[in-house]
Amino acid sequence: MSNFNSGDDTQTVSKTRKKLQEPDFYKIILLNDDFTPMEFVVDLICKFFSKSAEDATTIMLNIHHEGFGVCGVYPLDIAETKMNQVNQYARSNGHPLKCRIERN
Ligand code: TYC
Repeated sequence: MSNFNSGDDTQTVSKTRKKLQEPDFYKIILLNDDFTPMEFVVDLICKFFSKSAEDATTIMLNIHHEGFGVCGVYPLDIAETKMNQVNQYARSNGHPLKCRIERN
């Protein structure tokens, strides 16, 4: 808001500007383990993160070698839902694969 006073030679301009609030984004991170089959991880990445088989394979191999890897970045509510879906899907298929989220 601006406020201009005239009538003498002084002038006051006051501005109140609300900072735009950036939405928080969260990385979805898959952790490596020694037991979950590579093919299962590739299929899971395709299924939950809409990646091509080629991209999913690259991500899976990166996790396998580095210990963890990012599959996507989403707003908190979507990230939490996907994390829960992935953990549930792995568990119900008898695999120890773990998914976490981390603020971006
Ligand atoms: N390390 C697993 C294996 O050798 C493959 C794997 C990759 C498991 C990524 C989990 O998030 C993971 N079968």
